[in-house]
Amino acid sequence: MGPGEQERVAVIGLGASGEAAARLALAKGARVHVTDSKSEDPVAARGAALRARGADVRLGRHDIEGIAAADTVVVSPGIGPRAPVLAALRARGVRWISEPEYASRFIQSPLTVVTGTNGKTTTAALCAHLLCAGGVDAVLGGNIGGGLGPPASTLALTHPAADRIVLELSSFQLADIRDLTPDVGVMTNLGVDHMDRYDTVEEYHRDKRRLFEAGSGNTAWVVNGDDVAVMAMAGGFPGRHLGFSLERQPNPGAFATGGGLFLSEGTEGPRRVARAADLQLLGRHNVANALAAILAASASGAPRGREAAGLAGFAPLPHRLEPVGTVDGVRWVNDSKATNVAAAASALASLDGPVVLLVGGTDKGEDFRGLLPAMRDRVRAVVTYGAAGRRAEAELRGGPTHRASPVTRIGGSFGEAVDAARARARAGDTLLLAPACSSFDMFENYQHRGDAFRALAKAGAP
Ligand code: UMA
Repeated sequence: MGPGEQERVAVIGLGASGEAAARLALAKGARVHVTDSKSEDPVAARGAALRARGADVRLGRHDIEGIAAADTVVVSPGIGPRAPVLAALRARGVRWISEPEYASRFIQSPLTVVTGTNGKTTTAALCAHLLCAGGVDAVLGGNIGGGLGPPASTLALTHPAADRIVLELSSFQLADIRDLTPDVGVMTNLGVDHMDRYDTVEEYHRDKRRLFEAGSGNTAWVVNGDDVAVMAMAGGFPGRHLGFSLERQPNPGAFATGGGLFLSEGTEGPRRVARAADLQLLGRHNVANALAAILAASASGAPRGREAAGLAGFAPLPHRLEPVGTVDGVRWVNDSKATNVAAAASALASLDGPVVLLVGGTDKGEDFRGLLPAMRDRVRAVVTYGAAGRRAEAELRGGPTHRASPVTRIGGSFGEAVDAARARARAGDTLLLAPACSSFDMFENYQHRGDAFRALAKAGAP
């Protein structure tokens, strides 16, 4: 691109990311080419709105020539590296970047980037909440979605100079960053996920590792001291390393002991910043998320002394161990965001008393037997459903569960599966939607699935 020439930006995929990136590019005066393999709504409606603002929009197939002619190619995170459109571009030697990378080119604020297999949304949202509670002008966005925060490109338009931008980033987004540099980088944990996209766990973790590769000597790293894979990955990268732990007392770092949450900052010794009881969130994994958030907020400039009030003011997020009602004495808990086995196991481990568990959805290829240890002595019955229902039934049957809990597969709708679970629960139990699968066989996304569950709870409540 020569001096004074208009930049040509191609955007692949017209979901939330693509729309936000295209709007940002248009606002920055670029010539924008947008393409999506689909042509029906909601893509068509988004396309029409962008066309009205001057974008060249091609729907129904990807125009490889048009994309290859661009100076900058921005790819949506849901489009995997083996998608035909990316294979075609690779064959021509065309490089692309992720949407947050594009956004970061227009952001002046320091970035706190949160990633990890599980807990990243709660940690990112709580970090931003603690910063705001401390009077810092912080905004939240990125992968988080679900109405909790906009894509990074939207923040680049609306808050390019906030005191701080807290971005939740997925491995899909990290895969294609180039110059985006975290001022604070958080890795909550590393487990198995997205085995429908990656061939091996190592490939998935390689994309997560991009976080550390993107840092500088000035980056503060907030890492899970109880997670061997995280510690092995983070070690050796330049920057200031801060650990959080439920088992040890890292210094510098954050830890929980005797009902208190503590921060250690070097020579000063540990300082109690809150009580675990201040936290409204259920479960031990949320104590770990809170420690990560406190540490990240502190490294991001939150003033001392406001942590306890900030924690107490943070309500459970939708679809994350969210209590949605009590029906016939049974507490219904929506953990629709538990889209992998590790997340569903954490949900189970967080709840006391007998649980009737709903598992199923799109099969991502994970081994459901990973749930068995968390099910022991806790699960009264399991109902499996959806595309993964048959495999989940086979793998969970005969597990060492609460009173030899039966596993039943429901071949029908989600509503029928929930009815079957409800019929198996007794007063005092918890009916838990922790599906350990993504939702796309029956729903648009996990939010849609959680909303359906919440609506069934409301309909069933007196
Ligand atoms: N498409 C093509 N060509 C293809 C394949 C897909 O054009 O070859 C099109 C589809 O037709 C569709 C668009 O791409 O119109 C969808 O793009 P997308 O799947 O990247 O979805 P977005 O709506 O842009 O949402 C993405 C994130 N989704 C995924 O990574 C799958 C959202 O995260 C995120 O909130 C949003 O960007 C803004 O940053 C959701 C998510 O589930 C919450 N993330 C996963 C997770 O957290 O586990 C990674």
